[in-house]
Amino acid sequence: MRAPRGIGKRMPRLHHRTCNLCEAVCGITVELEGTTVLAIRGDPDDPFSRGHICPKAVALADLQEDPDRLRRPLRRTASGWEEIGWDEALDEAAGRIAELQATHGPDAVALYTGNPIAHDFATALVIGRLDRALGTRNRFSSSSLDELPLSLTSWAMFGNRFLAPVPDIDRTDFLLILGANPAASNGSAMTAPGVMGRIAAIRGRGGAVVLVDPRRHETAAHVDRHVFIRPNTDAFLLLGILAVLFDEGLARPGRLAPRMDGLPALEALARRFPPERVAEATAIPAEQIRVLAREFAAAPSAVCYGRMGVSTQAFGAVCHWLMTALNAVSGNLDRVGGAMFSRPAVDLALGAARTGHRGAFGRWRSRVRGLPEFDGELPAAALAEEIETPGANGGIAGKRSALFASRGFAGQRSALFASRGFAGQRSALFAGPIRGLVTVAGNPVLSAPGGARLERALPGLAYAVAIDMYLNETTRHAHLILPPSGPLEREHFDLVYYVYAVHNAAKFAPAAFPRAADARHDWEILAELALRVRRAKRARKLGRVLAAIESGIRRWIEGRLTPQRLLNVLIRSGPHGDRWNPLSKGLSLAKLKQHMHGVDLGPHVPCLPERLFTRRKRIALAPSLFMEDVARLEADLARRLGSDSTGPDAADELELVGRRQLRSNNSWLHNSPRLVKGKERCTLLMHPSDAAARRLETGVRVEVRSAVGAIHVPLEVSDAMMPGVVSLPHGWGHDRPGTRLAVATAHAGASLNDLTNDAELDALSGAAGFSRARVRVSKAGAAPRG
Ligand SMILES: Nc1nc2c(c(=O)[nH]1)N[C@H]1C(S)=C(S)[C@@H](COP(=O)(O)OP(=O)(O)OC[C@H]3O[C@@H](n4cnc5c(=O)[nH]c(N)nc54)[C@H](O)[C@@H]3O)O[C@H]1N2
Ligand SMILES: Nc1nc2c(c(=O)[nH]1)N[C@H]1C(S)=C(S)[C@@H](COP(=O)(O)OP(=O)(O)OC[C@H]3O[C@@H](n4cnc5c(=O)[nH]c(N)nc54)[C@H](O)[C@@H]3O)O[C@H]1N2
Ligand code: SF4
Ligand SMILES: [Mo]
Repeated sequence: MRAPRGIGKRMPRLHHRTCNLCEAVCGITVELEGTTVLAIRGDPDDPFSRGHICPKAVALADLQEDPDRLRRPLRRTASGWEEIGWDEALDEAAGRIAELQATHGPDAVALYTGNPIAHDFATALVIGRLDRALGTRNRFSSSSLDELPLSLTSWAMFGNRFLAPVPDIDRTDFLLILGANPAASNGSAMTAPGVMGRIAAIRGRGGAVVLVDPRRHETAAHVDRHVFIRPNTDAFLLLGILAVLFDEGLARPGRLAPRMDGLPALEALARRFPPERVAEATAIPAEQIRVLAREFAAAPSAVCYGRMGVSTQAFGAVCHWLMTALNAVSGNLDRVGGAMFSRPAVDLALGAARTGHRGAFGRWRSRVRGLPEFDGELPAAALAEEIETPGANGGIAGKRSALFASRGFAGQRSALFASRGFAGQRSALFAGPIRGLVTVAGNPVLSAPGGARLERALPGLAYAVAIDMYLNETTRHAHLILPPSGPLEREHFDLVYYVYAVHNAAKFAPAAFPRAADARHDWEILAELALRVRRAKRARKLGRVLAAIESGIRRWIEGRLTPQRLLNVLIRSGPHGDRWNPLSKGLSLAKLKQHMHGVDLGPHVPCLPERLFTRRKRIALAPSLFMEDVARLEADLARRLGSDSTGPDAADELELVGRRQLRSNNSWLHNSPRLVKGKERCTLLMHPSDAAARRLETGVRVEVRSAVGAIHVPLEVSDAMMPGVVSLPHGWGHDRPGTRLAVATAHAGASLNDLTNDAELDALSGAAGFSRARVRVSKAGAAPRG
């Protein structure tokens, strides 16, 4: 499949592209001999990343060469996995999916898409074909493990999930970071190659950076001040800061004030949470909150930014709302140095508006727990129970609604439905459980909350297909695995992450070398699977012959709509496009291709109110969706301050948060020998006082036990942890039997999501509540069970 080495020795060739492994979109130069990667370096001529690169980029070479990477479809048989041809594989998958949907209804087959599809424009442009062919409301993605609260906020406040406020870190005077670790993650929902250099530059020009996190992590060394915060209490901190702004006359929304709705409601709310009231819960002294608020307000420009720590916790959506509200109230929304909006070559916000994907919330809810959809997707935390639980809506949902009512939830829910004209519209809800599953570039067994439960549920599926390059913790439960080409074998354009970029840029890269003749790109697999699912479904209605004719016509039409052509249309019609005017200096794909290092499209410029997608171009500072969640905040605060506190100390429990590591990428780069070498990294970090109380020390293996499971990992005692809080990286746990990941298995670690609970969400958005986990820690082997 790969060109044999050494044959017909050629001169090394330089290939320029964008690294697709994380959100930083670094330009890289790949030195190639045939299909052999000799070296990967940062591209100094990339106008956006200017040579920056991180240790992960070399994994692109390891991925290309990895002997464990699947290269032909694999079918599960009684005697193990067998390789089969593409045609047979695709027909089998389409036939089984169509059969399940014909028998049990369209929702009987679920689709889960994972994070890597956001890094491949072709997949992102074609996945909708599979969505439409399946027509299932059991649609899940890693969004609900990630940025869902941010997208929901943009939709509720600005009318479009893709109109994302981005911190203007290259020009700000004050950066407040909540629950993010750019030194490890390289920035998230903030595409900023070389992000730590950009953060250093803030201080270099006399500005300040403050970090709020239960862990004093790698980023802390590069900021002016680090402040510990108790997990899940950022909403209180933000309200406390807002209270000071309103109280001390520092609320100055500025230019956009006449566009803002709900300022009085926001003020009234914030005034209920002065620093003195929230200090104890957050563990940040009231005076510190006041000082922080005054610094934020006094800075010539300032921006509050938060990521996983505020997205995937008890109040993810409220946190994102309040962060944006803080930026707006202090006059920093859509202002240089504040929270700005990108103007990318492909404007996803506009595209979403044109195709009806601006966002929509709660048009249907999951069958078992009644969790809301957002933009057509249900929370991934519902996946396991939707597989396990028998019965149609009536039975279980009926029983459940009594539960909801007792928590005063049902009313809220129906109000939501009503306000969107939904009530009654879809009374014939889900007919029954999920029986079939398609996963595309996802590993929810390791990534989703309650992963261990999901792992127990997956064998119950009648049929599962995985589009993935590895036989891993999730795909080993599939009946069929369809492996795509590798990243270097594809063209690259970053459709998604330029939207979150701190500076406008664009770059298109051809494939470094063509894919092997018998390999398929993700988009080709998806397009073909979608076509065949449709044909199999239509054959049941029209008969085989008519269905084949219809499918042939569709194939011809879709064959013309290649991802490259679609991309060209999006670029030419986009904000920087030439609009097909031959005299225009604007962009087309052909022009972009001439710039192999990429093009600089300039700094962000204020664009509101013009770019708003809300009715009458208003900014919703206090959307009712979020205001209704305040009751939950109040209850949480009362519980925290109450004397009957079930706080962590009371029950010897510790709060568990996650962490990212520079040489790791979610659950799937651990088969790269260069990235996993060195000492064991899947360790539990614990404060010395908590370790002493348990008579534990660095190096001992501990049992970490939550309400849903237990794992064993080595302990690392560290005063970088907040007392009462422990930290584990996610994405490990490669010791499951039946995978084909030789290197990863030798560096297995344990899965954080064996401890997280799919019942613990951000109740408003349905996003995973990873930071809600609580654990007991004891010496492994010596633990009292139960
Ligand atoms: N406890 C805890 N859990 C977390 C997080 C956390 O912070 N804490 N983070 C969450 C976040 S932010 C995210 S984004 C999710 C990620 O969750 P997922 O997207 O479900 O999982 P990944 O670990 O990214 O795994 C990606 C999968 O895609 C495959 N893959 C890689 N590249 C390609 C490709 O090009 N094509 C195809 N077809 N397959 C490919 C890999 O083999 C792997 O199986 O994890 C979430 N889980
Ligand atoms: N090297 C590397 N880079 C990556 C990834 C990777 O796996 N490895 N994954 C990529 C992906 S998919 C994403 S989404 C991004 C994520 O990027 P980041 O969000 O920057 O990365 P995390 O390390 O998850 O940072 C979350 C922080 O939140 C803190 N935290 C936890 N709970 C709370 C809380 O309640 N309040 C506050 N204030 N803080 C809290 C944790 O201690 C942690 O420091 O990284 C991307 N980049
Ligand atoms: S920071 Fe991200 S995009 Fe840049 S080289 Fe590392 S993994 Fe690739
Ligand atoms: Mo993510």
